[in-house]
Amino acid sequence: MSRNWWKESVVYQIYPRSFKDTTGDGIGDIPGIIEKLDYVKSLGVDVIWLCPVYESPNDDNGYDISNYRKISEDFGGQEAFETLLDQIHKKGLKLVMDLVANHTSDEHFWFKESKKSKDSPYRDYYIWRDGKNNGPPTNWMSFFNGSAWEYDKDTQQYYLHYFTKKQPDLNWENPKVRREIFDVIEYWFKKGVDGFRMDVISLISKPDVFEDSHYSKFQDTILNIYANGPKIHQYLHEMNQEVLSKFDIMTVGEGPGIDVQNGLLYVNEKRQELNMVFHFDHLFIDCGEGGKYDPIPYDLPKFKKVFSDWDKALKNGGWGSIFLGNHDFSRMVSRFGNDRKYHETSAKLLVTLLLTMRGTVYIYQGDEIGMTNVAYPNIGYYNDVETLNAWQEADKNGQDMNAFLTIVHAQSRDNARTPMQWNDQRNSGFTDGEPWLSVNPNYTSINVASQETYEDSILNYYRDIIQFRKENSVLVYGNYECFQQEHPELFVYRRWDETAEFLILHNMSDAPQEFITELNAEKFKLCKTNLDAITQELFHLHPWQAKILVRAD
Ligand code: ISL
Repeated sequence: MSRNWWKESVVYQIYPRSFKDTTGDGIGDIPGIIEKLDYVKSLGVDVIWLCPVYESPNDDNGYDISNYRKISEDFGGQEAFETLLDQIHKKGLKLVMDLVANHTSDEHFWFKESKKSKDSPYRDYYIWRDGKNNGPPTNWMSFFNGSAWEYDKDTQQYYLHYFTKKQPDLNWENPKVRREIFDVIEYWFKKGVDGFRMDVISLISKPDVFEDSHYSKFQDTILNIYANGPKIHQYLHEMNQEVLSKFDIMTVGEGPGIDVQNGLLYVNEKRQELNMVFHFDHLFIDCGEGGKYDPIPYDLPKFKKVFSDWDKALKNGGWGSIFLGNHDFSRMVSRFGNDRKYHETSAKLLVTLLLTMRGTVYIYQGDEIGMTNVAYPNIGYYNDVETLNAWQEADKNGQDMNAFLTIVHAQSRDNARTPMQWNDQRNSGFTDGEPWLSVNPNYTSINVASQETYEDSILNYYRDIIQFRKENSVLVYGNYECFQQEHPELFVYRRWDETAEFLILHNMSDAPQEFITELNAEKFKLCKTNLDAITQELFHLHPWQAKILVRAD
């Protein structure tokens, strides 16, 4: 397996709107990130992935870009960005930006021109079609509810938008569009940016023929119609040859519909497309028939199977991404841990899991202090377009809205977007003004400042375990094997190469557990645990205890 800096890196994801505000306008900004760079560095991470900071009308918080080469004034503008990049490099860190190239904002110059007339030179930059039977060309739905087509009465055609109607999809069939995007990528690489996370890259190649979807579940429409289109690999290979391969950078493609069957096609080193992908198999694990806002209980054996299947799928020639949350999902400790009774222990367990898996590890801002989901008292507090549209839809369908609020509490993307909790002062030290999204009231007890003051805080555990991974390359590159995959409470696996072997045990339950095995405990020695509980037998675990054992015979 080839060795690369990006395989060994730990990535820290920053959602800039919620990180640190320096101007008092309630919106996080680039000077705020600069102010906190020493903090980020102190975690021991190597790379910062910055969610979109480009000019945008913010219909989807920056994922609707109106100028790919301009940094939004909300975030401090171009100059602030140049300083940030410079400071990041001076500190020995790297910067990965977000590339949103499936769609632009409807306020992007290309779309404004495209909309002007059917024979605009930019018409083919987007996907325009005539309607059918006085309605849209197909029955396709957008990710955020409602039709994926919007009618333009001036030119009497519909344009396609998989996300909001302010996010028209680009037409990648058009070589000029591809050239434009490759130029944008090159522009940032020439500035010194170290890579891109590519938003919904799995959706850029549209079907050859546009036909109605007959799938009852939206997820199936995504899988069979929207994702992994016929030319996806042609486009990515072209992107690789035209621009990516010319720089020492990293790429991670995000996308619905990327699964164990097709994952390696995106990341096989021989195919020269991307370095890594983000799949969502473990994050959509609790979606019921109706999708994310129709949740079902989460199942540990299925969760473990996702990790095993992906490791197997990528081990010959590919490379994985390891993460348990981002700006689109609920907080990992609330979802996969116990954010009440075992808040601290389970937060530490989850990062032990992340940092002992094979693949590049991504940590989402705030997880390092165990930030949790928020339960706002009513929908008026929410901002996220996905949440608000789901709410409207549920209301329209006559659902019990009190019950739906409980679902929103568990599932809303705003759970991950509440302001970073720096201290126990007003607005958690995030802003002197009014925050764009209310802070989670638990900031008085969960915050960076307090966790800096005691040695065994979640924060210090993160630092420690990141360091531990750095010292043990077997945790990065070594083989992976899961034990007792069907066990409903324990997640146990080994990582090994010719130099070392680790056995890693996680008790993901509120009850003590015993790992019953033919393995001989005497052959192992304890290296790390998230609990300083009285020394127990090595294979005995307290609730939410994690242990890293090394083979010592
Ligand atoms: O957020 C999701 C589930 O709640 C996903 O379905 C998500 O919409 C999908 O993974 C794509 O996400 C990315 O593109 C979106 C943007 O809203 C997300 O923030 C971004 O991560 C459109 O650009």
